[in-house]
Amino acid sequence: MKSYARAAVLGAGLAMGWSACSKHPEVSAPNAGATAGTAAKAVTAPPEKKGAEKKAADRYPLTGVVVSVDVPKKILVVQHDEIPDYMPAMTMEFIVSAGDAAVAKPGQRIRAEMIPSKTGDFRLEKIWPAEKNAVDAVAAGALKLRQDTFTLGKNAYREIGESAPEFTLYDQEGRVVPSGRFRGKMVMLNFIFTRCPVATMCPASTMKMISAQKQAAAAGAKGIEFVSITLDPAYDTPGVLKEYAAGYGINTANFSFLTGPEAAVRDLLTQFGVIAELKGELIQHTLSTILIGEDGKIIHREEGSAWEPKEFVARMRK
Ligand SMILES: [Cu+2]
Repeated sequence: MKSYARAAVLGAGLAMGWSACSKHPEVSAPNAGATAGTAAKAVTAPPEKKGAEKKAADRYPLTGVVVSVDVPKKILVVQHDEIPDYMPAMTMEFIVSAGDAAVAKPGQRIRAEMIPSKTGDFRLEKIWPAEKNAVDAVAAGALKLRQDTFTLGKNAYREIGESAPEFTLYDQEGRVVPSGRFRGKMVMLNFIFTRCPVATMCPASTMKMISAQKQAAAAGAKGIEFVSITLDPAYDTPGVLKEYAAGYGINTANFSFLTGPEAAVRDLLTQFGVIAELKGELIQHTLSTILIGEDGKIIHREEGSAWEPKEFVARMRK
């Protein structure tokens, strides 16, 4: 029964096509020159290869505390810890993305990757919350999910009528969100990633979630939360998700975008029956949209991208 359901999920995904996402094509084939293929050689770096490669790869792990934020200029002032072999602890300005600037709060401890630019500026990417309480809560949630998935083994896939898995992740503001926060509410949930280049996959899914959110409000549905969990937590930080939500003009009062440890996301994908694989530089994935009841049990799910928001709204408590 369980394996049949799982196969059906896979079938649905294959039938409607995989999403493929090109990740960093510019850094592909690092050893192309060594394999002596002339075609490969043509796309390798210019003569200054060694130096250029080193510069492009210069990323330094950074931890520190946000001192101030200039949202319009997209600048954070961060009092950062020592960066071994590179820079002593000091307070300095960093260029960040619009989403990271919007999420940052003075006094907040962060971890990030620092990238020195050729012009002498410094950029921060992959900014994550690093407050001990938050990190511990998210790590404990990931560990519990890991144990849960391991214990369930082949039965990890949660069918309609079964409880949805518990999790603790970060939302698009960098706040810790335990799944218990949604107890007593219905949750409409899917998985997306912000760099998905296939218009009919994640972008279409997000548009349908927005439509469901609007239809639910118009129908007077009460206590409904909309949740999109990223398939690509290595890239989709809270700031990236914040920018994604803003790009769609989403009302985040009851629509959260969640991210967190890779292992936690993988376990949630397993338990919700979504298949996502990093194949070389590509992410391939299936689509599922899931409705969870007030009691935490799965009420309804649709595979692929052909579902209608109204099918979900009809099942919501009015
Ligand atoms: Cu996608």
